[in-house]
Amino acid sequence: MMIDRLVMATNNKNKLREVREILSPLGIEVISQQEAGADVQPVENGTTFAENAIIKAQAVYNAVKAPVIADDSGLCVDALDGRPSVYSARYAPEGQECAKLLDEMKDISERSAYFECCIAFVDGINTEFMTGRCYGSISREAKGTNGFGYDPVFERDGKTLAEMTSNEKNRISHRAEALKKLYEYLEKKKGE
Ligand code: ITT
Repeated sequence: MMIDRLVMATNNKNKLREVREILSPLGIEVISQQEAGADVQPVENGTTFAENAIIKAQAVYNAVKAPVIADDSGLCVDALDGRPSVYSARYAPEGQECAKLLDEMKDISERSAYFECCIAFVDGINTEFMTGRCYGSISREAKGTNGFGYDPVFERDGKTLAEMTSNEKNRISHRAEALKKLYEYLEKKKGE
């Protein structure tokens, strides 16, 4: 049988919302770690998205013993040698990340960047990683109020992700691409 319920190892409500928007139409219910009663705060001391994703997924799996996913993600800016990358959440206090990035890049004309998302899946037997990327560029000013994090300064096709509806973002996002691979993996696994 296809897995129809996953616990998500996250404390980020926006990630949880996006994952639900993408997986619930596919018949997969997503329960937050909090709803599942997993009171854990793992230390994300990995140096890659995959390392941090597995740290979070494994910690919640140990508490709930049910299939878990974790999302570790971030923004990689070419002109900043790929920063802030795994440090995206710690780059600036919440709500100040866009202003800080625009300031750091004010004299830089090379604006290309991408978001990366690594989803780790753990069910006690298998551990799998699925990665997605969204390529775009850093705008000159923050625009739009949807989304979260760096969305107001990340442009794709002439708009920032914060100017897109969640449906539009979910068609092109790094998270959506990784979750599509997760769904394909779960479908294949069901047949085994
Ligand atoms: P959890 O670890 O609890 O899941 P977190 O916010 O700490 O939540 P990460 O360590 O994976 O998650 O950090 C990801 C950061 O990267 C996030 O806080 C945003 O600043 C940024 N980010 C990731 N995906 C994004 C997206 O779709 N849009 C905008 N910013 C994003």
